[in-house]
Amino acid sequence: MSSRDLLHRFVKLKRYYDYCNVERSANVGFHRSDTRMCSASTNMSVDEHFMTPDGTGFSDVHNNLATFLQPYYRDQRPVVIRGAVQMAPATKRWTSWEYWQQAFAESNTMVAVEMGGSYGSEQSERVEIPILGYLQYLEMFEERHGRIGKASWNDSNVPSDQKTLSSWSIPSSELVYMAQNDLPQQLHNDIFIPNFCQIDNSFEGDGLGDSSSSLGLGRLYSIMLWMGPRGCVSPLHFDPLDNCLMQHVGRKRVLLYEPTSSTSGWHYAGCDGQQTNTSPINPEVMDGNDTNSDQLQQVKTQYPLFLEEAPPRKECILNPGDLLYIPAKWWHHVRSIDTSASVNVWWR
Ligand SMILES: O=C(O)CCC(=O)C(=O)O
Repeated sequence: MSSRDLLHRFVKLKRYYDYCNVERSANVGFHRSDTRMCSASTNMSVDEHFMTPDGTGFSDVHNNLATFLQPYYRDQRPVVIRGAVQMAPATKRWTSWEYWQQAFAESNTMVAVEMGGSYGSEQSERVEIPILGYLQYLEMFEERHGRIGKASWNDSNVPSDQKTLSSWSIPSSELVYMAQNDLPQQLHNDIFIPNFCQIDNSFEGDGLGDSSSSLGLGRLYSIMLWMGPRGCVSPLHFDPLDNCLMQHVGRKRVLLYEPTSSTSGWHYAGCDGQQTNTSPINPEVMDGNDTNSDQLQQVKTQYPLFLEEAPPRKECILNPGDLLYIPAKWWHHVRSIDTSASVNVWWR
Protein backbone atom coordinates (compact mmCIF):
# COMPACT_ATOMS: atom_id res chain seq x y z
CA MET A 1 0.00 0.00 0.00
CA SER A 2 1.38 3.42 -0.91
CA SER A 3 2.01 6.03 1.75
CA ARG A 4 -0.68 8.14 0.04
CA ASP A 5 -3.23 5.36 0.67
CA LEU A 6 -2.13 5.08 4.27
CA LEU A 7 -2.53 8.77 4.78
CA HIS A 8 -5.92 8.70 3.15
CA ARG A 9 -7.12 5.96 5.49
CA PHE A 10 -5.77 7.75 8.53
CA VAL A 11 -7.48 10.97 7.54
CA LYS A 12 -10.67 9.02 6.91
CA LEU A 13 -10.66 7.74 10.46
CA LYS A 14 -9.67 11.06 12.00
CA ARG A 15 -12.61 12.60 10.26
CA TYR A 16 -14.91 9.74 11.10
CA TYR A 17 -17.03 11.84 13.35
CA ASP A 18 -17.44 14.48 10.67
CA TYR A 19 -18.61 11.76 8.30
CA CYS A 20 -21.20 10.75 10.86
CA ASN A 21 -22.22 14.35 11.59
CA VAL A 22 -21.40 13.80 15.21
CA GLU A 23 -20.57 16.82 17.30
CA ARG A 24 -17.96 16.39 19.96
CA SER A 25 -19.39 16.78 23.40
CA ALA A 26 -17.83 17.22 26.80
CA ASN A 27 -20.39 14.89 28.30
CA VAL A 28 -18.39 11.91 29.51
CA GLY A 29 -20.49 9.53 31.50
CA PHE A 30 -23.19 6.94 31.50
CA HIS A 31 -25.41 6.69 28.48
CA ARG A 32 -28.88 5.69 29.41
CA SER A 33 -31.15 5.81 26.41
CA ASP A 34 -32.34 2.26 26.00
CA THR A 35 -34.08 1.00 22.90
CA ARG A 36 -34.77 -2.71 23.29
CA MET A 37 -36.54 -5.15 25.49
CA CYS A 38 -34.33 -7.84 26.92
CA SER A 39 -34.89 -10.78 29.18
CA ALA A 40 -32.48 -13.20 30.77
CA SER A 41 -35.21 -15.75 31.29
CA THR A 42 -34.66 -17.48 27.95
CA ASN A 43 -31.00 -18.15 28.72
CA MET A 44 -29.00 -20.85 30.35
CA SER A 45 -25.93 -19.48 32.09
CA VAL A 46 -22.52 -20.76 31.16
CA ASP A 47 -20.91 -22.64 34.07
CA GLU A 48 -18.59 -20.47 36.09
CA HIS A 49 -15.77 -20.96 38.51
CA PHE A 50 -14.12 -18.37 40.76
CA MET A 51 -10.36 -18.36 40.84
CA THR A 52 -8.52 -16.39 43.46
CA PRO A 53 -4.84 -16.10 42.64
CA ASP A 54 -2.84 -16.45 45.86
CA GLY A 55 -0.54 -13.53 45.19
CA THR A 56 2.45 -15.59 44.09
CA GLY A 57 2.11 -14.49 40.48
CA PHE A 58 0.86 -16.83 37.83
CA SER A 59 2.51 -20.05 38.93
CA ASP A 60 -0.59 -21.26 40.74
CA VAL A 61 -2.93 -19.90 38.08
CA HIS A 62 -1.39 -22.06 35.37
CA ASN A 63 -1.83 -25.22 37.41
CA ASN A 64 -5.24 -24.41 38.82
CA LEU A 65 -6.55 -23.35 35.44
CA ALA A 66 -5.41 -26.54 33.73
CA THR A 67 -6.81 -28.73 36.50
CA PHE A 68 -10.10 -26.93 36.52
CA LEU A 69 -10.53 -26.77 32.74
CA GLN A 70 -9.67 -30.40 32.15
CA PRO A 71 -13.21 -31.87 32.48
CA TYR A 72 -14.66 -29.03 30.41
CA TYR A 73 -12.06 -29.61 27.72
CA ARG A 74 -12.75 -33.35 27.78
CA ASP A 75 -16.52 -32.84 27.42
CA GLN A 76 -16.13 -29.82 25.11
CA ARG A 77 -18.28 -27.54 27.26
CA PRO A 78 -17.73 -23.80 27.75
CA VAL A 79 -16.91 -22.34 31.16
CA VAL A 80 -16.05 -18.91 32.57
CA ILE A 81 -13.14 -18.71 35.00
CA ARG A 82 -13.70 -15.53 36.96
CA GLY A 83 -10.50 -13.73 37.94
CA ALA A 84 -8.15 -16.00 35.96
CA VAL A 85 -6.37 -13.09 34.25
CA GLN A 86 -7.01 -10.48 36.90
CA MET A 87 -3.31 -10.37 37.70
CA ALA A 88 -2.20 -9.88 34.11
CA PRO A 89 -0.72 -6.36 33.78
CA ALA A 90 -3.13 -5.68 30.89
CA THR A 91 -6.12 -5.68 33.22
CA LYS A 92 -4.80 -2.50 34.89
CA ARG A 93 -2.53 -0.92 32.29
CA TRP A 94 -4.87 -1.08 29.33
CA THR A 95 -7.57 1.07 30.95
CA SER A 96 -5.38 4.15 30.37
CA TRP A 97 -5.16 5.67 26.88
CA GLU A 98 -1.85 7.28 27.88
CA TYR A 99 -0.41 3.83 28.37
CA TRP A 100 -1.44 2.83 24.85
CA GLN A 101 -0.16 6.05 23.35
CA GLN A 102 3.22 5.59 25.03
CA ALA A 103 3.42 1.95 23.98
CA PHE A 104 3.02 2.92 20.31
CA ALA A 105 4.57 6.41 20.31
CA GLU A 106 7.73 5.30 18.57
CA SER A 107 6.09 3.01 16.04
CA ASN A 108 3.84 3.23 13.04
CA THR A 109 1.95 0.07 13.94
CA MET A 110 -1.00 -0.52 11.62
CA VAL A 111 -4.15 -2.38 12.61
CA ALA A 112 -7.23 -3.58 10.76
CA VAL A 113 -10.53 -2.09 11.88
CA GLU A 114 -14.16 -2.74 11.00
CA MET A 115 -15.91 0.51 10.19
CA GLY A 116 -19.50 -0.19 11.18
CA GLY A 117 -18.63 -2.12 14.33
CA SER A 118 -19.61 -5.64 13.28
CA TYR A 119 -17.41 -7.58 10.95
CA GLY A 120 -19.13 -9.39 8.14
CA SER A 121 -22.15 -7.11 8.12
CA GLU A 122 -23.17 -5.42 4.90
CA GLN A 123 -22.57 -1.97 6.32
CA SER A 124 -19.07 -2.73 7.57
CA GLU A 125 -15.79 -2.19 5.77
CA ARG A 126 -12.41 -3.50 6.95
CA VAL A 127 -9.56 -1.02 6.53
CA GLU A 128 -6.02 -0.66 7.84
CA ILE A 129 -5.10 2.39 9.88
CA PRO A 130 -2.38 3.42 12.34
CA ILE A 131 -3.17 2.29 15.88
CA LEU A 132 -2.56 5.82 17.14
CA GLY A 133 -5.41 7.02 14.93
CA TYR A 134 -7.65 4.34 16.39
CA LEU A 135 -6.83 5.49 19.92
CA GLN A 136 -7.89 9.03 18.93
CA TYR A 137 -11.18 7.63 17.67
CA LEU A 138 -11.81 5.81 20.96
CA GLU A 139 -11.21 8.98 22.93
CA MET A 140 -13.63 10.88 20.71
CA PHE A 141 -16.22 8.14 21.05
CA GLU A 142 -15.98 8.22 24.84
CA GLU A 143 -16.31 11.99 24.93
CA ARG A 144 -19.52 11.60 23.01
CA HIS A 145 -21.04 8.42 24.46
CA GLY A 146 -19.08 7.55 27.59
CA ARG A 147 -17.16 4.40 28.28
CA ILE A 148 -19.71 2.38 30.22
CA GLY A 149 -22.84 0.76 28.82
CA LYS A 150 -25.77 -0.25 30.96
CA ALA A 151 -26.66 -3.91 30.89
CA SER A 152 -29.89 -3.73 32.79
CA TRP A 153 -31.14 -7.24 32.08
CA ASN A 154 -29.16 -8.67 34.97
CA ASP A 155 -30.04 -5.87 37.39
CA SER A 156 -32.70 -7.21 39.75
CA ASN A 157 -33.97 -3.66 40.43
CA VAL A 158 -35.10 -3.27 36.83
CA PRO A 159 -38.63 -4.55 36.07
CA SER A 160 -38.54 -7.41 33.58
CA ASP A 161 -40.48 -5.51 30.92
CA GLN A 162 -37.81 -2.78 30.96
CA LYS A 163 -34.75 -4.97 30.63
CA THR A 164 -32.68 -3.51 27.84
CA LEU A 165 -29.14 -3.27 26.57
CA SER A 166 -28.34 0.38 26.00
CA SER A 167 -25.26 -0.40 23.87
CA TRP A 168 -27.73 -1.06 21.09
CA SER A 169 -28.58 2.59 20.93
CA ILE A 170 -25.20 3.48 19.38
CA PRO A 171 -25.69 3.88 15.61
CA SER A 172 -23.52 1.41 13.72
CA SER A 173 -22.17 4.27 11.61
CA GLU A 174 -20.31 5.49 14.72
CA LEU A 175 -18.76 2.14 15.59
CA VAL A 176 -15.25 1.11 14.62
CA TYR A 177 -14.10 -2.28 15.94
CA MET A 178 -10.42 -3.20 16.04
CA ALA A 179 -11.28 -6.86 15.69
CA GLN A 180 -9.04 -9.85 15.17
CA ASN A 181 -5.54 -8.38 14.98
CA ASP A 182 -2.39 -10.19 16.02
CA LEU A 183 -1.47 -8.80 19.43
CA PRO A 184 1.21 -6.16 18.72
CA GLN A 185 4.62 -7.08 20.13
CA GLN A 186 4.59 -3.99 22.38
CA LEU A 187 1.81 -5.55 24.45
CA HIS A 188 3.06 -9.12 24.80
CA ASN A 189 4.45 -8.61 28.30
CA ASP A 190 1.06 -7.43 29.51
CA ILE A 191 -0.83 -10.65 29.03
CA PHE A 192 -1.03 -14.13 30.42
CA ILE A 193 -1.09 -17.18 28.18
CA PRO A 194 -2.01 -20.49 29.81
CA ASN A 195 0.95 -22.90 29.76
CA PHE A 196 -1.13 -25.71 28.32
CA CYS A 197 -1.65 -23.68 25.11
CA GLN A 198 2.03 -23.37 24.31
CA ILE A 199 3.91 -26.48 25.35
CA ASP A 200 4.93 -27.23 21.79
CA ASN A 201 5.69 -23.93 20.10
CA SER A 202 7.75 -25.49 17.36
CA PHE A 203 4.63 -26.73 15.50
CA GLU A 204 6.91 -29.59 14.46
CA GLY A 205 8.03 -32.91 15.92
CA ASP A 206 5.88 -35.93 16.34
CA GLY A 207 2.67 -33.95 16.68
CA LEU A 208 1.98 -35.32 20.13
CA GLY A 209 3.06 -32.31 22.17
CA ASP A 210 3.55 -32.93 25.86
CA SER A 211 1.85 -36.16 26.76
CA SER A 212 1.38 -34.91 30.34
CA SER A 213 -1.04 -32.26 29.05
CA SER A 214 -4.65 -33.29 29.08
CA LEU A 215 -5.64 -30.12 27.29
CA GLY A 216 -4.55 -30.81 23.76
CA LEU A 217 -1.22 -30.79 21.96
CA GLY A 218 -0.01 -27.51 23.41
CA ARG A 219 0.17 -25.83 20.04
CA LEU A 220 -0.56 -22.14 20.09
CA TYR A 221 -1.88 -20.85 16.78
CA SER A 222 -2.49 -17.18 17.43
CA ILE A 223 -2.82 -14.42 19.99
CA MET A 224 -5.47 -11.92 18.91
CA LEU A 225 -6.41 -8.50 20.22
CA TRP A 226 -10.05 -7.30 20.15
CA MET A 227 -10.66 -3.72 21.13
CA GLY A 228 -13.57 -1.38 20.61
CA PRO A 229 -16.23 0.86 22.07
CA ARG A 230 -19.46 -0.42 23.51
CA GLY A 231 -21.89 -1.74 20.97
CA CYS A 232 -19.28 -3.51 18.80
CA VAL A 233 -20.24 -7.00 17.73
CA SER A 234 -18.68 -10.20 16.52
CA PRO A 235 -21.53 -11.93 14.70
CA LEU A 236 -22.63 -15.49 15.40
CA HIS A 237 -19.85 -17.78 14.14
CA PHE A 238 -17.69 -20.74 15.09
CA ASP A 239 -13.94 -21.38 14.95
CA PRO A 240 -12.20 -24.69 14.28
CA LEU A 241 -9.87 -24.50 17.33
CA ASP A 242 -10.28 -24.41 21.10
CA ASN A 243 -10.23 -20.91 22.45
CA CYS A 244 -9.48 -18.97 25.64
CA LEU A 245 -11.05 -15.52 25.44
CA MET A 246 -9.54 -13.28 28.12
CA GLN A 247 -11.24 -10.06 29.13
CA HIS A 248 -9.00 -7.21 30.28
CA VAL A 249 -10.97 -3.97 29.93
CA GLY A 250 -14.73 -3.46 30.13
CA ARG A 251 -17.44 -6.10 29.83
CA LYS A 252 -18.64 -8.30 27.02
CA ARG A 253 -21.78 -10.35 26.62
CA VAL A 254 -21.30 -13.72 24.94
CA LEU A 255 -24.13 -15.91 23.59
CA LEU A 256 -23.21 -19.51 22.79
CA TYR A 257 -24.81 -22.49 21.02
CA GLU A 258 -23.38 -25.98 21.05
CA PRO A 259 -22.49 -27.53 17.71
CA THR A 260 -25.21 -29.86 16.49
CA SER A 261 -24.72 -32.94 14.38
CA SER A 262 -28.10 -32.34 12.73
CA THR A 263 -27.89 -31.27 9.13
CA SER A 264 -30.78 -28.87 9.52
CA GLY A 265 -28.61 -25.80 9.23
CA TRP A 266 -30.58 -23.87 11.87
CA HIS A 267 -27.77 -21.29 11.77
CA TYR A 268 -27.99 -20.61 8.00
CA ALA A 269 -24.18 -20.33 7.96
CA GLY A 270 -22.84 -18.87 4.76
CA CYS A 271 -26.22 -17.45 3.76
CA ASP A 272 -26.82 -13.87 2.74
CA GLY A 273 -23.22 -13.14 1.90
CA GLN A 274 -21.74 -14.48 5.15
CA GLN A 275 -18.60 -16.59 5.41
CA THR A 276 -19.15 -20.32 5.74
CA ASN A 277 -18.53 -20.27 9.52
CA THR A 278 -20.80 -17.25 10.11
CA SER A 279 -24.55 -16.94 10.54
CA PRO A 280 -26.60 -14.00 9.23
CA ILE A 281 -28.84 -14.27 12.34
CA ASN A 282 -28.51 -11.95 15.29
CA PRO A 283 -29.40 -14.17 18.27
CA GLU A 284 -30.17 -11.07 20.33
CA VAL A 285 -33.60 -11.07 18.70
CA MET A 286 -34.50 -13.69 21.31
CA ASP A 287 -33.82 -11.29 24.18
CA GLY A 288 -37.11 -9.45 24.31
CA ASN A 289 -40.30 -10.34 26.11
CA ASP A 290 -42.12 -9.17 23.03
CA THR A 291 -42.72 -12.27 20.93
CA ASN A 292 -44.21 -10.09 18.21
CA SER A 293 -41.27 -7.75 17.84
CA ASP A 294 -40.47 -6.80 14.25
CA GLN A 295 -37.00 -8.33 14.47
CA LEU A 296 -38.33 -11.63 15.76
CA GLN A 297 -41.03 -11.76 13.11
CA GLN A 298 -38.43 -11.13 10.45
CA VAL A 299 -36.28 -14.02 11.73
CA LYS A 300 -39.34 -16.27 11.87
CA THR A 301 -40.04 -15.56 8.23
CA GLN A 302 -36.52 -15.50 6.88
CA TYR A 303 -34.82 -18.15 9.04
CA PRO A 304 -37.58 -20.40 10.47
CA LEU A 305 -35.23 -23.26 11.38
CA PHE A 306 -33.38 -21.04 13.79
CA LEU A 307 -36.43 -20.74 16.03
CA GLU A 308 -37.45 -24.35 15.55
CA GLU A 309 -34.16 -26.19 15.83
CA ALA A 310 -31.40 -24.11 17.40
CA PRO A 311 -30.07 -25.74 20.58
CA PRO A 312 -30.66 -23.89 23.88
CA ARG A 313 -28.79 -20.61 24.10
CA LYS A 314 -26.11 -20.14 26.74
CA GLU A 315 -25.04 -16.75 27.98
CA CYS A 316 -22.36 -15.11 30.08
CA ILE A 317 -21.09 -11.65 30.85
CA LEU A 318 -17.31 -11.35 30.95
CA ASN A 319 -15.89 -8.84 33.42
CA PRO A 320 -12.30 -7.59 33.47
CA GLY A 321 -10.07 -10.43 34.67
CA ASP A 322 -12.32 -13.24 33.39
CA LEU A 323 -11.42 -16.02 30.98
CA LEU A 324 -13.99 -17.85 28.85
CA TYR A 325 -13.15 -21.26 27.44
CA ILE A 326 -14.97 -21.70 24.11
CA PRO A 327 -14.61 -25.24 22.77
CA ALA A 328 -13.87 -25.67 19.09
CA LYS A 329 -16.94 -25.34 16.83
CA TRP A 330 -19.20 -23.79 19.46
CA TRP A 331 -21.18 -20.95 17.95
CA HIS A 332 -20.64 -17.61 19.66
CA HIS A 333 -21.93 -14.06 19.32
CA VAL A 334 -20.09 -11.34 21.24
CA ARG A 335 -21.14 -7.78 22.06
CA SER A 336 -19.06 -5.22 23.96
CA ILE A 337 -21.10 -3.69 26.76
CA ASP A 338 -18.42 -1.09 27.60
CA THR A 339 -15.25 0.07 25.90
CA SER A 340 -13.54 -3.26 25.84
CA ALA A 341 -10.17 -4.88 25.25
CA SER A 342 -9.76 -8.66 25.13
CA VAL A 343 -7.17 -11.13 23.97
CA ASN A 344 -7.89 -14.60 22.72
CA VAL A 345 -5.68 -17.59 22.03
CA TRP A 346 -6.58 -20.41 19.71
CA TRP A 347 -4.74 -23.62 20.40
CA ARG A 348 -4.91 -27.28 19.58
O1 LIG B 1 -14.48 -10.65 21.33
C1 LIG B 1 -15.01 -10.72 20.23
O2 LIG B 1 -15.60 -9.77 19.70
C2 LIG B 1 -14.96 -12.01 19.46
C3 LIG B 1 -14.04 -13.02 20.01
C4 LIG B 1 -14.12 -14.27 19.22
O3 LIG B 1 -14.92 -14.44 18.33
C5 LIG B 1 -13.23 -15.36 19.54
O4 LIG B 1 -12.45 -15.25 20.49
O5 LIG B 1 -13.30 -16.37 18.82
